[in-house]
Amino acid sequence: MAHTVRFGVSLDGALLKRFERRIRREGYDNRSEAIRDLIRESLVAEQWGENDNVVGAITLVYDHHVRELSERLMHIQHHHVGEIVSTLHVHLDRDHCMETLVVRAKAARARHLADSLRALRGIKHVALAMTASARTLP
Ligand code: NI
Repeated sequence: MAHTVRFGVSLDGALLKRFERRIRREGYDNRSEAIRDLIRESLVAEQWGENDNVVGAITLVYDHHVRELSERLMHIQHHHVGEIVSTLHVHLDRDHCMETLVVRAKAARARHLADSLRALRGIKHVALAMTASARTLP
């Protein structure tokens, strides 16, 4: 492990207060740990170019009453059979389903898949989270 460096950060008091409230809520013991995680997160978020291999989770919420939506979702998933590793389906309430697709693909393909799902009528929300194998994480 590389050696640890201490550095000072200046920021306005109100911002710091909000930050401290948040990290307390999330259960951090100290600021350094929280700041470390934020830095790591932001580096991870920007590190992928189109051709990088990522592991991702695409989570969608939709109204399963919308005509042909289930068939369209199924169709798209079969079309991406080499990239979707696993799916999880949760019936949220009488009308809504949540589905999480775990993908292993090039970053561009994962984004493309998320976008094509987002475009379907009846889809209420799509979130794409990408990560990499632990080996390449900062
Ligand atoms: Ni369902």
